[in-house]
Amino acid sequence: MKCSRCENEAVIYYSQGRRALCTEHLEEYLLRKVNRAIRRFRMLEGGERVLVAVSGGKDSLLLWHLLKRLGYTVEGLHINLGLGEYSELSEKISRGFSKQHGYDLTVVSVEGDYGINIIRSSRKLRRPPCSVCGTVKRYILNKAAVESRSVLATGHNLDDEAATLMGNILSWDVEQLRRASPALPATHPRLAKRIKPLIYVTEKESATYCLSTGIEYVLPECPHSVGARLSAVKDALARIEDRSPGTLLNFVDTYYRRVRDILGLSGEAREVALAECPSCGYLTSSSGPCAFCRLKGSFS
Ligand code: Q46
Ligand code: ZN
Ligand code: ZN
Repeated sequence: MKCSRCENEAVIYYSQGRRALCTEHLEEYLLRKVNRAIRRFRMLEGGERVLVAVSGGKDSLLLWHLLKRLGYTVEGLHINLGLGEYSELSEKISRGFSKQHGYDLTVVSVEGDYGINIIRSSRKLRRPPCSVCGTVKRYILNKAAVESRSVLATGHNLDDEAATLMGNILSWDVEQLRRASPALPATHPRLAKRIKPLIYVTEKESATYCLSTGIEYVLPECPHSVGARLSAVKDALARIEDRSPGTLLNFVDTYYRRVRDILGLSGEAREVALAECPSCGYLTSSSGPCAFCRLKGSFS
């Protein structure tokens, strides 16, 4: 099949609108989508620097590439989580991509730089590995963005966002809904602004672009990944999207542009009852040391 815009072979087909795009026109379309998200939610203003959380997965590599193509000042940060082969492969792929394109990358090792072993901590504290891992990732990413005076960008795509949103609606988790936003402002000097510029880009577009341009990304899932409920929601939404293309975009876009205001859930409740950690100075909801410092402390 030919691209609807030129004579090249198409790599992706959209049944809605009966369009097909080649790699070059898919990239042009993705750049427009990211640009629209950035402008619509005022993600980046006045020459702000960007720190991209690079996991080595397709979405983070695509995000990094598109932001560079749009001319932003971008740096990548990869966290080696110390989760065996999966982490070694993720670091290797992130470093390879950065070298191949000449993009700046910093690599932080949870074990080497902070002395935390996620799996041992999880056993010791009887917390699921993903809960410990989430604490560690959030802390390190926020700290790196604050220290480099950057906006933190993550590679959540449209399918991820729709599944998270729907999951929170199904359980009526109003607090999570209140906190969710494509752009969360920096409400404290130690809390970085966070953005999700791929919010209009589908999983299919992201995978197609990476495959058709030869971008190598981490395929295996983390061995500790258990998100069964979220995967079930994602599968159900994918079936709906298949039957009725455009549903996910409308669901997410309309929620953030109109519905959350109507419901009084405009994600600006980040600073609720947060205090400074007496040990590191970053924000915490507990009265003593923050969750990250408690993790570090559990090894001393
Ligand atoms: S890396 Fe970490 Fe994920 Fe692995 S341990 Fe869980 S949270 S599943 S995205
Ligand atoms: Zn084309
Ligand atoms: Zn702390």
